[in-house]
Amino acid sequence: MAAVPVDLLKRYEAAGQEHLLHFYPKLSPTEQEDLVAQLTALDVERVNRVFKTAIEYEKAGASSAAINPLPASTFETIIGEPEKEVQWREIGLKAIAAGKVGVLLMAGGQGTRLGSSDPKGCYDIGMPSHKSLFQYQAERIGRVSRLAGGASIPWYVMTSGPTRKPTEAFFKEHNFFGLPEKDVIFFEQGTLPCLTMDGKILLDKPYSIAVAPDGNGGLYAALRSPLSPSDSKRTPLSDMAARGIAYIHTYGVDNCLVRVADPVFIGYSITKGAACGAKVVRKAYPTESVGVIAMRGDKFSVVEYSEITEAQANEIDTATGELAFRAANIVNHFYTREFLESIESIEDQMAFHIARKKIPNVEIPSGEFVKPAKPNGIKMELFVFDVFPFTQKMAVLEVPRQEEFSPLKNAPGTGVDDPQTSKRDLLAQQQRWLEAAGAKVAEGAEVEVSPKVTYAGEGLEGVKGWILTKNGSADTLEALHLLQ
Ligand code: UD2
Repeated sequence: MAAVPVDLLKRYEAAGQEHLLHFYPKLSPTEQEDLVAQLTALDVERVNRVFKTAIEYEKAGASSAAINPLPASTFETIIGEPEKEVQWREIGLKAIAAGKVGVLLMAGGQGTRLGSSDPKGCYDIGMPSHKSLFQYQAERIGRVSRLAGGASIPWYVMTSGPTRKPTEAFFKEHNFFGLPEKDVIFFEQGTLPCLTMDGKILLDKPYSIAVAPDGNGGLYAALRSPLSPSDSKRTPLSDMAARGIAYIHTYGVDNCLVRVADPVFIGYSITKGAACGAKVVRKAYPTESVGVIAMRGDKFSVVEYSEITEAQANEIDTATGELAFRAANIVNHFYTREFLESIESIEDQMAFHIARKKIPNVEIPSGEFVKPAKPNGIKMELFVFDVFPFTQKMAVLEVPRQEEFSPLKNAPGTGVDDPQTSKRDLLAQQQRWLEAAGAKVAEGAEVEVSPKVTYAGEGLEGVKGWILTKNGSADTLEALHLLQ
């Protein structure tokens, strides 16, 4: 039996995590190698630092420090502002045409609430075409690229460990949905060990530690991680620089209405000279599961739904009678590459969020694998919007919920943010677009117009006078004509 490498043992004793080697003498040689490899690769001192900062931040109650609604001067709306929308769209299309725009999809979430074992982007919400969320997003990238004269728009897809393989397989199986394979770049976010409430790392096997994705804020470290083991210099960030990308649209996978590489949002953010931007919709009700963008002192920040107090969520703006905190975050962000490159220098200042969870683990010293009935440990994650307080150049743009936000969070039949509400909202949008272009959609007809035909309702001039009566989806106007 090999002994524990002395320097490793010393390191873990100094870090107060030597319990992880408790079973070592009883492990097989292969298991011993696996455990030593994992513990050697782990930056255990960083884990202790991240835990300490997170606990201190939580204890200080800093996350519930006084917050104020966004002052009107800090954001704009496109609701009822068609001229601004046209102006911003032009500026955005020019940036895309100049090859300056990239797209970054956060697809590392595991969609536990949805109840599907596949990555969320694979989900078929039941539209006539039965397209997946990934396919809608790919086709929207293709369409907006054509609107911008055929410019290439690289698509950086962040996965987590569990979603990486199935996501890449799905894209390959669908031939990258017609996009050039060279413009789809997969990369993986990091993980963090799961801990006991007092910071001891948990084992999920006698020879391996329990880990969990480090949150969608893991994006920032992942942007600097090598894209392949053979070339440590090539990272997502260096790839963006090599392609001349200056602006990045970042979004969450689960919103069937998402306007990927939205030229209006990009144009608005460029006009504002923003380093960082966020799209918001009007919060629907106090307990809606969305973060709200607010001011902490003079800093922009997002108060997540899991951290806002009941009083804050219910506070009313006496001037308007609406919720005081109504700028609902929709995981839809803009960054300059320059800002993304600056984040490494502030990373240690960002406090990870603590989620207390039921974490199955191998108990020491019994060696028994336990599945706790109540939260027994913590997972630490960084949220993508944790960078907002570190810039004053923040652009916030309000958009209409019915046009741009219908998240898929819950299992079928839940009634809120589920496959049925996604399908309902996407079909309703297509009907609005068709009727605005002069067509009629017969009562109950499910008519789907592919992003290959229209990105945001444009390009439908030919449908005037059509009465669409058949269920179906159309990738061309000719095919749409047949649905009469
Ligand atoms: C997110 C927002 C919340 C609100 C809501 C709207 C964050 C932290 N919170 O809450 O403010 O906008 O969505 O629907 O953004 N993801 C990863 N890696 C991870 C975890 C998540 O890539 O480790 C991705 C996930 O695939 C999804 C996005 O981040 O695309 C948001 O994740 P979520 O749906 O779990 O976040 P949720 O609904 O708690």
